[in-house]
Amino acid sequence: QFLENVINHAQFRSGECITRFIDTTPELFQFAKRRDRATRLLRFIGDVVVNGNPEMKGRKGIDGVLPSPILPAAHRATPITPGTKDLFKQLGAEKFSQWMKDQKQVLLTDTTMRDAHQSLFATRMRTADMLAIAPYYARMLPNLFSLECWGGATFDVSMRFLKEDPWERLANLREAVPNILFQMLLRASNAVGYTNYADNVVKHFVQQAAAGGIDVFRVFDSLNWVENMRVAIDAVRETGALCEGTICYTGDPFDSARPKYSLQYYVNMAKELERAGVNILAIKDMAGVCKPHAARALVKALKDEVGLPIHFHTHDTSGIAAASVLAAVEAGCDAVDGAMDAMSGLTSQPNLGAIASALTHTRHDPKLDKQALFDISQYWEGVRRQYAPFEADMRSGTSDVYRHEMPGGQYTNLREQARAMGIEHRWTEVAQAYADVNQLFGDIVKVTPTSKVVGDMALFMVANDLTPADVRNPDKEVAFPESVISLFKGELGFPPDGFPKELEKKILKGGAPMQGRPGANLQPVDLAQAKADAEKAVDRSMTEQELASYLMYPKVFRDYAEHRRQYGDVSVLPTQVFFYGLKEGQEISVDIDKGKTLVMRLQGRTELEEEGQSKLFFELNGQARMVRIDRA
Ligand code: BTN
Ligand code: 3PY
Ligand code: ZN
Repeated sequence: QFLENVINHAQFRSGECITRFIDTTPELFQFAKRRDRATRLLRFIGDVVVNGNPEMKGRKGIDGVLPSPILPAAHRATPITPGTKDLFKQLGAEKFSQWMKDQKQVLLTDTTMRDAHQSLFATRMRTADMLAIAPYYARMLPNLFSLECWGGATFDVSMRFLKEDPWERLANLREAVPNILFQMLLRASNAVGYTNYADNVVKHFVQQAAAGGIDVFRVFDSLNWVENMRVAIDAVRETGALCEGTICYTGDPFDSARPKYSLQYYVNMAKELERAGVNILAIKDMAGVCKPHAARALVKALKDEVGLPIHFHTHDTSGIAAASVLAAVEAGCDAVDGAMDAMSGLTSQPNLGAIASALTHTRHDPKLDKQALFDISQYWEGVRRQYAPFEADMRSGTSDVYRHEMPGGQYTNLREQARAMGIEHRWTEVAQAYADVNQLFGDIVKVTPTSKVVGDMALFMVANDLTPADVRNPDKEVAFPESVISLFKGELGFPPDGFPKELEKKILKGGAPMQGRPGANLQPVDLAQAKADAEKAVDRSMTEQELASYLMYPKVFRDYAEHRRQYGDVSVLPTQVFFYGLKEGQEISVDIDKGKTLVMRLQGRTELEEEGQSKLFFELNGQARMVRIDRA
């Protein structure tokens, strides 16, 4: 086709010099470029067929080909009606916050595209699975409060494991859903990473996220240190987006043995956040340990003492989280989180459809279309099946969570880490060690990244058969994990009452922890210079968004960029193909761009023994294509 294009071109026929001709007629290469994209995708698929997706190594696979998830019958051409996003645009942050408080009905956030899959299958949900259903959300559920669809661990995992650009995910979702607020989880000065970043890096990230389509930033600090949240809060407020100042919930205010996390503790923090200028107050019960009577008392106390609308978030790890949600609603909570039925329960959020139904015919009725909830959930059920290899083998709620207090979003990830270390069969010991480490560290808030440190230490103790007494014993040499040393140095900040002195002495070997907020001790990053360095490293120009990725995760970003260069945009592939490749005789059609579809079919393969290669025969849009793959 390329040659045909060339030969038939008027300029070519006129006999002009070919080199110049090629330079001045880039349109001829549109075909070549597309073909190049197809070739790279075929290479990727071929590599997965021959060598497997490295991500699936050691995982129990899925037999056969699963049916495609069923999309709702409702027509995509139905008009999109205005939703919370439109209202927010009209009102701005302050008035919108007032509007939230004025609502009798409870407002509902769907976490399916962020926390639910982070908590159920190690954050592995791919963009393609979100994009397919997104237009239906816009049309069928315009009165949802928000979609939590970005941030937290999704940023890292999308690049690291899924080989996708998180910014493209955001942009594509935004295009499909113009009317519902988009919400992200931001770890304050840790942004979407596991360590404190320089203030200007945090600010740059927030600006990019807001410009990219995030409306609601749920900002939390992993030690509940408001001082360490100000940079992020101010950055969000400067963009005009909604800032949800977050209290991380832990312990039990009615447990007199743990007086630290009392109602007063939370009220004090809420007041600090209010003074810091947030628009909404979030209660983030990341582990799912907020019992119904505690939820009721907490919401009531906060309602009495602060003027902000309240947004309650919990996890169903114990199995009774919906009771806590209903108690919070009864106590006047303005917004609550849930996940679509098929993506709810266990370490995920409680069931949004069930919450909506339970509140029907009450004054808090969220007035969501039940059929729409059902249809959308049915789609998610099909999606979830594809990620079975990433799910923890958990059949029921576990009240053990009140003991270990492990965040739902960490649970499957920590099990992953245990698996990678070959100690998954000792999971109950890991859970106990997790609780022990919390006590060793002085009963701290455990949420990313502090939860990661507690998890690292728990794995370390189990792998090395260390008891809490061993860890405490000043005479027993312990090679503490890097992350533990960093925590005690104060690189993630400090709990209000500091870390236990004895252990601090042992871990820091007598050295002094740093003073003040970590960000205050970090030099601002020269963003232009960082961009130049990064562009040199990946040998192409980069967007400001990509710079933000690079600043958070330099190595992960470089690896991702290299993958992208080699294989192109693999996010367009169906999930099963991404993880398992194609079966012989299987055909798929892939939209690589608007109106550009590739039909790919794997015909067969032969092995070239002496060369260590496999030859794969594909059909691409009806044409035969052969790809050679090195066997790993
Ligand atoms: C958490 O750790 O609290 C939340 C989940 C974080 C997931 C990423 S995936 C790789 C790495 N391993 C972890 O345990 N956390 C991160
Ligand atoms: C995250 O930071 O990713 C979390 O989900 C914390 O709960
Ligand atoms: Zn959560």
